[in-house]
Amino acid sequence: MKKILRAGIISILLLTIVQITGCSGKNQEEAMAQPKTVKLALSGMHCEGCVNTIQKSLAKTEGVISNSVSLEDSIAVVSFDPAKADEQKLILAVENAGYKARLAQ
Ligand SMILES: [Cu+2]
Repeated sequence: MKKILRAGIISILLLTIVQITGCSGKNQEEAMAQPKTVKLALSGMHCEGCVNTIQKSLAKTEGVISNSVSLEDSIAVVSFDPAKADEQKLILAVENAGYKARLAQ
């Protein structure tokens, strides 16, 4: 009786391990997707407060991995997961923050 119970517990444990492994394998696959980096030309910024506002808006946009905004050059360099975001979404995030953006070369 005890043996059967133990066998049951072991099989549940094994099943859990298989599920966890399967799950992390999938995550690894997702992490391997190449992030895309774009440069946006910004307008309407006046100070570091503007920089922070745009950075925050970009950072909370789904798919954005990292971003840096330069007040001096009026540009934002944004890395994002192309499966979750696109250039238009990034421009919209800047516009929602109250500034203008377009793709820079
Ligand atoms: Cu400002």
